[in-house]
Amino acid sequence: MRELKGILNQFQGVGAHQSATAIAGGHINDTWLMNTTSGRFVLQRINHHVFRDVDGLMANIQLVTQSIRDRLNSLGVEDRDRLVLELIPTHRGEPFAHSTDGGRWRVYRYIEHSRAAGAVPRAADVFQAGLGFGRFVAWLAEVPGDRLVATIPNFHHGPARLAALVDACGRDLAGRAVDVRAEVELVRRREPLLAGPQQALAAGRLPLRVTHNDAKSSNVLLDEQSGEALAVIDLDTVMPGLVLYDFGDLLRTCASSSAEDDPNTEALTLNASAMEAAAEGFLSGAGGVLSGAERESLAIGPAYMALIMATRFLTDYLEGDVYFKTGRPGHNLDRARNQLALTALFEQHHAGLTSLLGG
Ligand code: GN1
Ligand code: MG
Repeated sequence: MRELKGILNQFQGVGAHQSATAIAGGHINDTWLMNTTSGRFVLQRINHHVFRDVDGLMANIQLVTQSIRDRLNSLGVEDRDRLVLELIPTHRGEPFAHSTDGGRWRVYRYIEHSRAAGAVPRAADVFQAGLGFGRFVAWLAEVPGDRLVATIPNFHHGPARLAALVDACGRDLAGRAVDVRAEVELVRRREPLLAGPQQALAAGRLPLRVTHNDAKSSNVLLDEQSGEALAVIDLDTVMPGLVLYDFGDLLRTCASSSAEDDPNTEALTLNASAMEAAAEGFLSGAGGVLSGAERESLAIGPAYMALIMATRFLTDYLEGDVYFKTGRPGHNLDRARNQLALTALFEQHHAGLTSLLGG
C-alpha cells in the first residue's frame, strides 16, 4: 500500500492518498482504484514483459485520447469527459512513472457513476457496448494507422499466430504437446479462416484502421443510471487493425453462454439476442464510416477472433503458461477448448450473422 501511495504521488493533481482497492480481472496488467482527497484515480502497473515498448504504447494512448477529444469537440458533444479516458501526467510531464523495482506505472482519472457490462450482459448493455466500440472506430477514422506504433506486432495476424503454435508444438518446452494433439489439429484444419483477413488486407479489399483490438464487452463503461455507453477503456492494444477484429471480439465475449475459461463446452450456446443487439449497436456507432466490403467482413469476425484466442491460449499452454495469468493447472487449456467450441458455433452461425448484418 505504501508503495502504491509513493507511486501515485509522482502524478499531477492526485491529492492526498486515502485508500487503494485492487481491481481484478485483467490477464496482463495490475490495476488499483485509488481514493484520494482529489477524487478517484485508476493506477496501473504496465506489464512491460508483454508491452516491451512502453514509450510507444503510451504515445499511442496519448494520440488516441487526444484525437477523440478533438473529434468530440468539433462535433460539439457535451459531457466529453465521460466519453474518453483522461491520462494524468507525472510532475515531470511524462505519461508514465517508474518505480525503483523497474515497474512502469500510469494513472487515469476514474469515471464516476459508471459500471462495466456484467459477465452475462443484458441485451441493452450489449447494444451500448457495441455502440461504444463502433463509435470508437468512427471517431478515429481520420487518424492514419501509421501514426500508431504496433506495440505487439502481428497481434491478430492469423498466419503468424498459427506459425507460433506450430513452433511451440515442435519445441514442446513444457512436455505437453502429447496432451493437445486434438486441439492443435482443430486449429490447423482452420488455416483458411486464419489466413482470410490478411489476404483481404493484402489484396486491398479491406482497409487498415485504428482499432481497439481488445473489444470485449466489459471494456466499454456504461452510465450507472441510464446504461448509456461512456468511454472505451483498456487502450493498450489500440493499433492499426481490421474492423472485423473489434466486432469479432465483442461477439466472442458477449454472445457466449459461458465464461472464457469454462471447460464444460457441451453446454456452450450462442445468445441470439446478444448477437443481434451487438450488431445493431456496433453498426449504429460505426456504420457510417464502413465500406461495403468491411461491413460484409464482420460476419467472419467472431469465429476468427475466437480461433485467434484458442490459438494463443494453446500456444501459451505449450510454452508452460508464460504469457497469460493463470489461476489453476490447465487453465490455458480450458480456455483454448472453450474458444475452439465457440469458434465452431460461430462458424455454424455464419449465415445468421450475415443476415443480421444486412447482407
Ligand atoms: C488479455 O488482460 P486482458 O484480459 O485485458 C489479452 C487479450 C485477450 C484477453 C482474453 C495484451 O486481455 O488479447 O483477448 O486477455 N491482452 C493482451 O481474455 O494480450
Ligand atoms: Mg486488455
